[in-house]
Amino acid sequence: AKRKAIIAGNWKMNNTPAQTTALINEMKPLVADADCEVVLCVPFVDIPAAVEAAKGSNIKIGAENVHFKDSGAFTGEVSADMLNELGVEYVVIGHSERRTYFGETDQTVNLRTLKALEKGLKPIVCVGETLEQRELGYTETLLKFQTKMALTNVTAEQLKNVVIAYEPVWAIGTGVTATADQADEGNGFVRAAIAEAYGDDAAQGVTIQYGGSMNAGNADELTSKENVDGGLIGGASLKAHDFSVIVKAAS
Ligand code: 3PY
Repeated sequence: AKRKAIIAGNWKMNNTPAQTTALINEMKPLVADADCEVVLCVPFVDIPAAVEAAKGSNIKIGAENVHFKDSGAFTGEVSADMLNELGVEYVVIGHSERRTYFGETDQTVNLRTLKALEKGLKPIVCVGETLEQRELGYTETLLKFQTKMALTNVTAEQLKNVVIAYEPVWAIGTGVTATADQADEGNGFVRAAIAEAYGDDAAQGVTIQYGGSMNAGNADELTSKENVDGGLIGGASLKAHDFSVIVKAAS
């Protein structure tokens, strides 16, 4: 592949700090010879344990969200400075679960992305169509729109630190995976949208992951596709062996 693949676990609301330490200690030796970037995005309270456990290994730690203001009266939110101080490098933004259950919109996704970039965090921005949108034939339109909205006011220089994850909503947490061709096509629409906004050279450099029930059994085929530069991994990132198989598939 032309681009460096990134395999990022998205733990969602799983694992306590003690479980975090145990799981990362189990994973470390299994992914040590990876030839791709290895990231674990974990719940906020697990971050100190994760950073400590990952020390000296090739595992990078990410968060699952970040607020778009520096500080202030935003009960329950976490700022980029807080994450930076803990040693976080990546942050998932706009996962469909946040869009569906927590009122995340294309606008707040954009604001969070801009703040992450301003503060030196690498955003993993999630986009994806629902089953209804796909069946109506809007997949390309929707993916291009979401991608451009998320990247509004992101500079060409900042774009180098952006990762996009194409996650068809119908494949998230459902056990249904997009076929490798559907994943490649969706990622291709995202890349085309970036090319329309930043030019083809810039678009060719952007890491675009596939996400949505990627697992140890399908990662090889998915990551072999031209436009699929690794994955954002839900359930399979909670198991050390499965996660390591996915990392090897992308290496
Ligand atoms: C999944 O694997 O289902 C995900 O949502 C990854 O983010």
